[in-house]
Amino acid sequence: MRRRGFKAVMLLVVVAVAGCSILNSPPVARIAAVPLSGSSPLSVSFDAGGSYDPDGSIMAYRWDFGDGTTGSGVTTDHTFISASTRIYTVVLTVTDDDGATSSCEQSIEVIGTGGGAGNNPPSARFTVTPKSYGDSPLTVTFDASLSTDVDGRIVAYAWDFGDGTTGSGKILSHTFTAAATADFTVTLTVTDDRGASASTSAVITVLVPPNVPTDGPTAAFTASDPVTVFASPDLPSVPSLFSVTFDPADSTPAPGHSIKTYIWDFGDGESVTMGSDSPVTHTYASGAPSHTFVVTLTVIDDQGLTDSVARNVTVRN
Ligand SMILES: [Ca+2]
Ligand SMILES: [Ca+2]
Repeated sequence: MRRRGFKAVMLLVVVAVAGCSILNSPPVARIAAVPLSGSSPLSVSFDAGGSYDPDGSIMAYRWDFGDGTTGSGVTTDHTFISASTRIYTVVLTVTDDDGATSSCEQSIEVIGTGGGAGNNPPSARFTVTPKSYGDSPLTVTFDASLSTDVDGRIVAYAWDFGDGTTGSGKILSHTFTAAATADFTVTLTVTDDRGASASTSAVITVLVPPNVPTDGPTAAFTASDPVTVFASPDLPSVPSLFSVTFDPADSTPAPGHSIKTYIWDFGDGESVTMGSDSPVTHTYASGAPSHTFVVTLTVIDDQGLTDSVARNVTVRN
């Protein structure tokens, strides 16, 4: 009588405990990866098919590739890109049908090729539209489509807007704000498919005009030989590369004021911002869609007032 009562109590205990998830066994995570080492860019196939749950089934597979990216699925491919040789720690986390998780790790060695032998670094280039200056808040679109890689392709576009924020992507817009007229240096860094990178910068000038308008500056410039300035877009033959020196010395400030900034738009997607009236020399490439370029000089004075002048510059031999 006493033993039968003891068995009944034990049976109740077992049934009660089994009804809770307290007895759930955690899953076991297993990674198979091929290859484990190789040169950048290194494409690795991952397989978590060896993972299992002793008392249920695995519902989710999450991958952390150790390079800031993640993935999912029982199998997945991932390409590692690094200019320098480094070890990535890949973490697989599996979740079972009771919500328990387990993880395991796999090291992947990526041998960097850098920008050295066997790989040419990419070329970074971008355009700014509609223009590189304007009243605050100023929204401009950056387009890095002109960036190239002669022996591969560009796989990453990273932007530093110079105002404490960053972005990514080939084409994007950004809004600059300023309490007073200010310059922001925007830097684009492109990375090719073998991990080499290159950067270029442009200055964005955000204007905060004074409350009381006064006389502003006057922009004017000259262009050097062998360039001739045409009124009409004649298209004479041109050499593959040619340089033109532009001189803004004819620009004048309003009486009692001074010109602080000279912004050159060379008409081929390139621009430069100068803090003085020094001449600037620009090299045009043969791949340009036109041999006539609309060159624009914008001057900004110490009051934030601006003036622009544009000329067609046509190149001849
Ligand atoms: Ca389980
Ligand atoms: Ca390359």
